[in-house]
Amino acid sequence: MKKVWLFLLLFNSYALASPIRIVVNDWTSQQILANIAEQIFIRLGYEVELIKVTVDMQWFLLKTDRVDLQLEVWQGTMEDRFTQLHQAGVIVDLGNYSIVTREDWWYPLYVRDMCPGLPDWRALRACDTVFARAGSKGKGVYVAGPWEKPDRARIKALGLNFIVKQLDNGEAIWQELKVAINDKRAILVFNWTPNWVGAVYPGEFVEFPTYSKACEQDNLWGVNSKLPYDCGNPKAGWLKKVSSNRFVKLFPCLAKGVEQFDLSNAEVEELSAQIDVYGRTARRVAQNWVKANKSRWESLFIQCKSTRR
Ligand code: TMO
Repeated sequence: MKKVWLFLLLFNSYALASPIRIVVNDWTSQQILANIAEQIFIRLGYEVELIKVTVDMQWFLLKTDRVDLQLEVWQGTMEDRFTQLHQAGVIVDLGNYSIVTREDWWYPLYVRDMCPGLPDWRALRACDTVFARAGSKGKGVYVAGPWEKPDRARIKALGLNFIVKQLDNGEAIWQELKVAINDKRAILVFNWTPNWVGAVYPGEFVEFPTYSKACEQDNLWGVNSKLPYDCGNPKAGWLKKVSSNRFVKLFPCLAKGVEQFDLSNAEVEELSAQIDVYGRTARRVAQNWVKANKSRWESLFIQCKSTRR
């Protein structure tokens, strides 16, 4: 009997301790950072599994210790869920990068001439038909990803005659963008910085009323006194690293290293471009980064070398 318990105990703690599960989402910089963490942990002797999952699904997996690390939590699209779970104590905040982020409606620069008054959002009230397409019944079309805050609520609150065309991932958005730019057609897409897009296609964000927490919670706030969400996303948002409670408990040294791990806006843009412009794989980009920046990550993680192998 005793032997069985000992076996279960050992088996259990082994199963708990290994492997480290890293979230992989559906846009490129996140995929690269997940792969960089994987490459670093492998070199330190840990077992790692990359788990492909949507942002919507990741929260449940993080809070139940089924996945361990999410290296790109963006304020503009994920602050609500992050704050809720963090305050409940079921996920861990591993700190911000020094990166400044923005996520919002965006258009290639030539579109400004097609809709006078841009980047001010009020211009969109007059040019819904400029962004209309076959099948949109004269309404303007906004091309979104799967991550946004309630865009339909914003459209309603701001009195815009637009519909949302929602796509599954970043790649699908860039495909639409490329086709529109080739034809010099008006297009509005969800975009963000840091990203590779701005460096390849000049463009700008729509300037919505300035974000505030109250805008989302208080109907009275803002230009529409009956509805919330009558504002844009933060213009200088944070980007943070988040983990499960399990990760910090079992790998405190790695957690400290991740906490101190930092990149700049320029680095993230350059990394994303390697996939979206030059067609490399996330794994290859990550392997190159880890090789080229050895002293940088070693100084954060070297004392974490696993003794298991
Ligand atoms: C979360 N994202 C950067 C795609 O907006």
